[in-house]
Amino acid sequence: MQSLSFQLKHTCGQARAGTVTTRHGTIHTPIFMPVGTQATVKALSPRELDEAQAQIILGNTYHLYLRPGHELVKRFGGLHGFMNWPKPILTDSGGYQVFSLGSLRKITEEGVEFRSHIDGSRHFISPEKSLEIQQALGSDIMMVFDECPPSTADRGYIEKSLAMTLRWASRSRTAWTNRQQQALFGIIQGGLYPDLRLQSLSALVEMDFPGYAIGGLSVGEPPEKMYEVVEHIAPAMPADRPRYLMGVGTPVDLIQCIDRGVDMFDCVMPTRNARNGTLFTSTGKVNIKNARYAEDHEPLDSQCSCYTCRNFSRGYLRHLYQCGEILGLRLNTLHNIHYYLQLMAGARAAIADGTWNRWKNQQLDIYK
Ligand code: PRF
Ligand code: ZN
Repeated sequence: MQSLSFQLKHTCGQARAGTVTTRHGTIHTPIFMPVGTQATVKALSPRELDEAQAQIILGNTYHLYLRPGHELVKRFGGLHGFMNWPKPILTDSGGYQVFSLGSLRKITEEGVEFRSHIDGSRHFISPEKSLEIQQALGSDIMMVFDECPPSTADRGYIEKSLAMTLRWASRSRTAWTNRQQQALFGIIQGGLYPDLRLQSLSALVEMDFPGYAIGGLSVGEPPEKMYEVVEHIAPAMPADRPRYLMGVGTPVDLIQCIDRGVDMFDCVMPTRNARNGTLFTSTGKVNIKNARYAEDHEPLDSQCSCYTCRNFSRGYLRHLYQCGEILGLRLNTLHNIHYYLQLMAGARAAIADGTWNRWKNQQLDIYK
């Protein structure tokens, strides 16, 4: 048996609904993956994630390698055993996180030398090392080690970076030794240049990965630029493999990119925003810090069936935020994750029953 299979069930224009099956179960797409950088989705227990109908979560190679160490995680039964999450897990390769370190890192053909953001110690991650770490973590879907250039990089830099990233993809693929257990996705780079994006895609398709991701977006460009690149590249990606847009985005971004053919997303937005008091609801964004909610007895979102909305008022959530209470962070996170996952469930249902365009326009109207 292969480590991953994808079935396309319905399409509506470019929008797709399907299933991705891994060793730890089946994911229904389009899907959003909550981010669990440190082997925890901040503020939520696996039971709460399960209740919010999370199907797959994301972990980070870079962070878990530094602390507690991938060998230690492996002795606890991999990431699944360590954090007691029995459903699918995707791990990012560490490339993107290392590049976010800025001056703390040095890139060569061999890999990336960097200093730990925790204690300043020196480390080196190569495509081979990233695969070794991800295989020890035991995720269901691993990502190739890539360079994500900044949005300000010129074409010359992007070309050189892309060529190296393709050599790294090939090295990552060679270092992938347990093909029955874990899948590996290729990552398309190429900045905002349509020809480089296509070149990146065709080189990766030549290598034949179980799935393909679009990287290098949502790095500071305007949303319209991102939609343009996705519109150009997604329909050219293999129709029989999952398509994952990395590090995106807002509810509007998700809808716009599902409409252009993307199946999978991850982003810190729902969890991070929850902790800053920015909540997503069926009537738009709510800033729970605002004084206008001080004596608001209504639930955060009357359309939402999450624990937070079934049990607490906006006035209480604002109070918890003002006091910096832990429960506030938890209730806010629970709601935002529930909202994102319900949004994806709505998208899947609309694609399946042929009402995608109407549903999409209704949702986009909320955020106008
Ligand atoms: N590469 C990897 N991880 C990522 C990205 C990327 O380009 C992005 C881009 N937004 C988010 N996460 N490996
Ligand atoms: Zn809710």
